Amino acid sequence: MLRSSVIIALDWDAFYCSVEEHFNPELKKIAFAVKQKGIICTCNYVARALGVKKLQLHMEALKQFPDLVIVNGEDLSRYRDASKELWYFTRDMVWGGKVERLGFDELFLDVTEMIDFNIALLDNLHVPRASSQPVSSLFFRMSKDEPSVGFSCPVSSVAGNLATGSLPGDFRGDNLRLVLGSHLCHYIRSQILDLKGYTSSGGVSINKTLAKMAGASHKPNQQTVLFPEFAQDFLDTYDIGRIPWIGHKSKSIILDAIYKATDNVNHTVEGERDATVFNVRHMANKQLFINSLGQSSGDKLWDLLHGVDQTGVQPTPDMPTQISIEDTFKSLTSVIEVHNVLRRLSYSLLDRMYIDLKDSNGDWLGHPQTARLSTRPRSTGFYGSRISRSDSLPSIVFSSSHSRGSIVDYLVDRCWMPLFSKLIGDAKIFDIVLLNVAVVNIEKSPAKSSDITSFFGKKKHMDNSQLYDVHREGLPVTKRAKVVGDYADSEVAHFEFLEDDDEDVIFEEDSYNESCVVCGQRMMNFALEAHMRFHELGD
Ligand code: DCP
Ligand code: MG
Ligand code: MG
Repeated sequence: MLRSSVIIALDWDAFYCSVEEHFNPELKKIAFAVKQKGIICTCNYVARALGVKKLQLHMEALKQFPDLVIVNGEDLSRYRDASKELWYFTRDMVWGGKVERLGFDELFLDVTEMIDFNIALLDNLHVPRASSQPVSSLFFRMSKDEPSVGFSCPVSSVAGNLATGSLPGDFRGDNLRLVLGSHLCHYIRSQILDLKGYTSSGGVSINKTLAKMAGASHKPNQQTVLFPEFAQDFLDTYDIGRIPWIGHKSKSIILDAIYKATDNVNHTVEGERDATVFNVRHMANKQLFINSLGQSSGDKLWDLLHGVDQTGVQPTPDMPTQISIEDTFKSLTSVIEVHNVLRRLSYSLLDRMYIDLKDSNGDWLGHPQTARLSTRPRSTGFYGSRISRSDSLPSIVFSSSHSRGSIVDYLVDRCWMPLFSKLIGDAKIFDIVLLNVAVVNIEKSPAKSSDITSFFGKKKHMDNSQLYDVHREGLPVTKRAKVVGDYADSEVAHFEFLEDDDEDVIFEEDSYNESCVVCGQRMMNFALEAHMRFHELGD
């Protein structure tokens, strides 16, 4: 019999605040918030109890709560480091390292194999005592090789909350597997708290979406199990916009389609339209979803409303294969607007590169080789094909001696804008709905010192041959000649594009490899906008 998966979703509580508290435990007792660019990006639970909200304007929050302490969170490095540390720590507990990272503060753990191994142990326990009382607990083994590593696990009770408040009819089969999953979740969360000092909210179910939603239903520092037989009841009460991966845009497309299809009345006021999963399921059908959202997104979102999510846990590699940042618009028609958007996206892209591609010493772990700009003409619609152009990535992005601002200026003027011109060709008039900037083709740095930034930093004090010897080996093969050449050509480092004739024009279907501008997490493109909303969901 094909068994369903056992998935645990973990979300760190008030994550940036927890990191700040880690460095300054005094903060634990007071109401405080972390601010970025004039916005409270998160606040601790002491502040939430007073009424402070995530994503409030900083000035407004201070007006309302004059005693609120504000911590500046512009520098992401501490959050990045804590996030990686917690990820690695958690991953070490999960067999096969089956852990997917979503943004900075969420993990999905596929613990199916661990559960099935321990269920087999439980079955063995039952054999000799078949006629007597069933066992009420087992020693849950966290290691196949070390029988003494694990914890005592009750098998006749659930750890934590029940998503709908009800227990399943029996504790057999898949239900038993989730019962064990709940104790494993509790154990993992306790280890993280005891050894790393971070609290989390956990969800346990048969797929990522159900586990994530279950976990979000009781916070902070709690966990919740959602048994499959209650999944539909649980989902039905939610607004479809609160299902992870269903965003504002998809939601209004779906509601427009439903309400047009039923009564021809053009309902424009959101409040007039019942957007609960229950209502949408009953008013729509799969075909309507596919007609309005396209085959792939329509299929997937319809399934999600029925608790079906086949995406599975995709273990996150230590280093991403590409990093991309994008934004969508109703309509973008002027070069100045494009320029401004590209500046903004470039700042986010650099942040993401620093986060994902540098280690805690600031050394580059990998060097992307290629810059790729993509767009989508309005004529093809929000879900249509996108067009891309690529070129060699200017080396200046690895520089530690240039300010972020000057790197961004360089990128926009010398890389993205020329690519944009090539993208639109001779068209003087354009109308686009998406801009995506990406660095791809990331080469892993050699194990030795790989800090290309030090190349720029030290150049004034060394002659070319010294540079060549010291740094050349640290550079990815394809960058060596160019970077050393750049240096040799100029007193002040200058950076030219390779004059490739082979820029590619790629017409591609939406890839499933987009990135969130807030946390940078890669995900299926249809999920991006909903993911953004998920970031925005308050308590
Ligand atoms: N974040 C951000 N901007 C957003 C949303 C989130 O900078 N628009 C950051 C701050 C958060 C972190 O990401 O600390 C994780 O986001 P969560 O939505 O999980 O929020 P918290 O972890 O802060 O709180 P919760 O306890 O509700 O999970
Ligand atoms: Mg969180
Ligand atoms: Mg989160």
